[in-house]
Amino acid sequence: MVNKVVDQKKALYIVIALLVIIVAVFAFLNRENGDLQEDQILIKSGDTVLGVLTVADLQKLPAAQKKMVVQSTSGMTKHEFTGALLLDALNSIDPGLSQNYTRIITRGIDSYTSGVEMSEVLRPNNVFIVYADYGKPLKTKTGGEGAMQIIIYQDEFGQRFTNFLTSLELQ
Ligand SMILES: Nc1nc2c(c(=O)[nH]1)N[C@H]1C(S)=C(S)[C@@H](COP(=O)(O)O)O[C@H]1N2
Ligand SMILES: [Mo]
Repeated sequence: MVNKVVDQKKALYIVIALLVIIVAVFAFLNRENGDLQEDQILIKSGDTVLGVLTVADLQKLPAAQKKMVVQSTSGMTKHEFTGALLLDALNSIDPGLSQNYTRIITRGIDSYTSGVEMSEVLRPNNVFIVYADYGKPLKTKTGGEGAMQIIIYQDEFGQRFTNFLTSLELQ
């Protein structure tokens, strides 16, 4: 009689332990997805997050207005972007970053991935993170406000202009 009660208790503890493990695994998986947001850019080195950039952070940096015509598969589109130099943004996190890394992998919320060389970032008037077009906040993938996009002023095509930025991985 006593043994049966002990066995039932053991079984209950095992079930509870399994549930705790399942909940923890799902929480971890959700956390991985929750890390990706269009209203902030994670600056990473491998899996380490070195800093976070938001539109508010970029607005504290010297603003540049960039008129440009972007060539895309859907034709040419005219823009009047507002943004900050990517170099200024990196320097605001750590002035050593542009010296210690050689390239940057850019990722969007849709997993669109591209890259820029640090030598391009160091060139004057070239690589920007923009947050507005004709004075209006850039639209997110879901049509909200507050997206950020990389533009490369000296590129004639738009393929590398990663939109809906979620992370910049330094290599
Ligand atoms: N996140 C994300 N950024 C992206 C793309 C994309 O599919 N996803 N397409 C690229 C391409 S191929 C071009 S030409 C430019 C401009 O595309 P658009 O005029 O459709 O915005 O965005 C680039 N940035
Ligand atoms: Mo494109």
